[in-house]
Amino acid sequence: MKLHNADKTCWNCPAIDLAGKVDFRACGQSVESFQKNLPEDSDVLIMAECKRRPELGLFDPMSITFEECPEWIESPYGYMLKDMRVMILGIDGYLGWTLALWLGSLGFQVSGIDNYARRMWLMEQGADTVVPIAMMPERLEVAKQVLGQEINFRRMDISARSQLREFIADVQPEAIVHYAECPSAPFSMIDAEHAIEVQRNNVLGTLGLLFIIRDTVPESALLKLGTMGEYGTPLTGRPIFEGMFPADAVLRWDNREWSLGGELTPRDPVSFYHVSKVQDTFNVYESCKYWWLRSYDIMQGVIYGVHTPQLAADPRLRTRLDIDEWFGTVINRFVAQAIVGIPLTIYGAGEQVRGFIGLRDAMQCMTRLIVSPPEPGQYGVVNQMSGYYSIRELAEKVARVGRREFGLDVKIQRVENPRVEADRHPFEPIFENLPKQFGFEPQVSPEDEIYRMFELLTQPHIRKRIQQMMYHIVPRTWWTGEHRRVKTIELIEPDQEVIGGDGHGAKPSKYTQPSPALTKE
Ligand code: USQ
Repeated sequence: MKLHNADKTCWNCPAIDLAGKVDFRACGQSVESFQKNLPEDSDVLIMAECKRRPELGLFDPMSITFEECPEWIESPYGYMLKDMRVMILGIDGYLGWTLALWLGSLGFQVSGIDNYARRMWLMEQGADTVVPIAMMPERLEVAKQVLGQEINFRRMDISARSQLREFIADVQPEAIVHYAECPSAPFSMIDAEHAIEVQRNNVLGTLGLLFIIRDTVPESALLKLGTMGEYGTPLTGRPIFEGMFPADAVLRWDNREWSLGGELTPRDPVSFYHVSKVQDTFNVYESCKYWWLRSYDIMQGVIYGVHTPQLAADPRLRTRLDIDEWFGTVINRFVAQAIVGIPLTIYGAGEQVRGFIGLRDAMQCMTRLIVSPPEPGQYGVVNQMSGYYSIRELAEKVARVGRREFGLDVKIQRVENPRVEADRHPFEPIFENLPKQFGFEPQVSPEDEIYRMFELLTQPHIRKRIQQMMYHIVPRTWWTGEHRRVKTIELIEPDQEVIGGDGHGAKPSKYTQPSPALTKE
């Protein structure tokens, strides 16, 4: 079968330097439409030189496909550029560390920076990861011993621009994955200081980075983590498109009609953290337009899980896992709550629906995007999720696995909702780009991953760490500015539960039909 990126050409490849007379100022402009619009007597030529194959001299970058180029070799996730250099900003985090080991195992040359901000933000609240992790020097040493991976790490803040510029100029990354942001909605809603810190770190960090990329590695692809929460949950029920309206979308008003095709869709973020991601969207979009940068904005759903083969290779290689009210995402929190006997905390009606993606699936998506870089000037958007579920359905899934497979007495409660969000709403996300253009096939169902999480988190030393964190699990940060613990509205008995709420997404496979992948680590 043809690999998803077989027909991409040197035009997309970060190893080329563009040369010739080109003026290419429209964001997302495709080569075809660019060439079609050229006047007949135009003397514009798009030519390139290859940094890896200088013997080619000047050539037409559209004339060689990835499939034909010896620098692009087959991998499970498409053709990949041999020894491709990928820099991960925020490499010490939940996603950053996982991706570093994942890419390293595929033969990428991985480098990264981190300033340990995530550790500090939790420490400041008296919280900590429940899966123990060492500091970077030790993690790097274990990655070398156990997986044979050499990761080029520098401890650095993304806003230390001259240091970052120097590191990027030195490494010459061919792709930059930007995870170096504060990812927490509740943390950004604690008070003015926290809202400002989140927006400063995220918005200004990204803005500075864009200038550095422009000046040092403009041909490198920026993979920027956005969020599905940028879109909000439109109460009209209109579909949530992937960043931009499709070509056939139409605005009708006052008996007149306009095409909306290609315009950015409205954003309706749900916290000051989510607002920071919206601001990033515009900054990245503009940079692609002004400077021909290339970027994918990755609108990731709520992430969950603990497993990849590399993380499981040694307890010292595990990635962090947060379950506190600020940094814990909902499924991760529910599993921890089930283990220490806290009834699972559904906020409000629990009918809020979100897109979700398991950790391993997120890694698969990132790899497929990295090996299929955008064109110069392209701002591409993907909605990165593998299914969508209501919070109540998810609580029931966690409760079922906990009771049946681990003999736990799991209860569910509805508590006051500390957030300002619709807890009953229509939801029709479109998430077709990753499967259709990048060959993504989800491998992880919530049940499969929930099972793995119970396996890991019921280990005595981790259970003990969760118990030590009990005080930080039930939320007390309100969007209104109040600071008081939420009260229980209702305790839901097991026989009241809606059985069979299966959402829309990957169905359990390994969980219902045990496979070797589920054997205990
Ligand atoms: N929720 C509960 N009970 C809990 C925790 C959360 O009912 O104990 C509900 C929340 O009210 C919310 C939903 O679950 O409606 C998701 O909450 P979350 O804390 O798991 O996720 P969220 O705050 O939306 O943020 C997380 C990540 C963020 C990412 C986002 C993707 O922390 O970085 O951007 O997921 S998304 O939600 O699609 O925007």
